[in-house]
Amino acid sequence: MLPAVRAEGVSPPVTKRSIVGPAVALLLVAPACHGGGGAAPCPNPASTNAVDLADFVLDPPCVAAHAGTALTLTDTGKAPHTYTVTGTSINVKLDAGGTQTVSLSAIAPGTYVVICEYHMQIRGTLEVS
Ligand SMILES: [Cu+2]
Repeated sequence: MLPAVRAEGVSPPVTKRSIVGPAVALLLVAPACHGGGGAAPCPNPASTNAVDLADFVLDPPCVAAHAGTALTLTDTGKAPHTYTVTGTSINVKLDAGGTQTVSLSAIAPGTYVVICEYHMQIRGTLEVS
């Protein structure tokens, strides 16, 4: 029994070769990250012009609206929130219970990431078509 345990210490060449496996796996996974930093996943956006800003989520989180229309934003939470469409001039600040309307005519059709400047966990998507 004792000689068998000793034998394990004699096999470094085998472990060296096994490093190639994980390296190949990493190369295959890397392309999946290519879209990172873009709009949040939004497979089935709600067709609406009304968005509620709650504590702490957008409802609905994924909105599809037509260019030239306006969004009605309502803070239904107890905290102030912003509806900030990244990369555009739309940055609406709302107090608890507040409502504001913002025109979409100032931004080009496209898919945008929406954030709240006060709460990093709030994240949504706006599709303007
Ligand atoms: Cu917020």
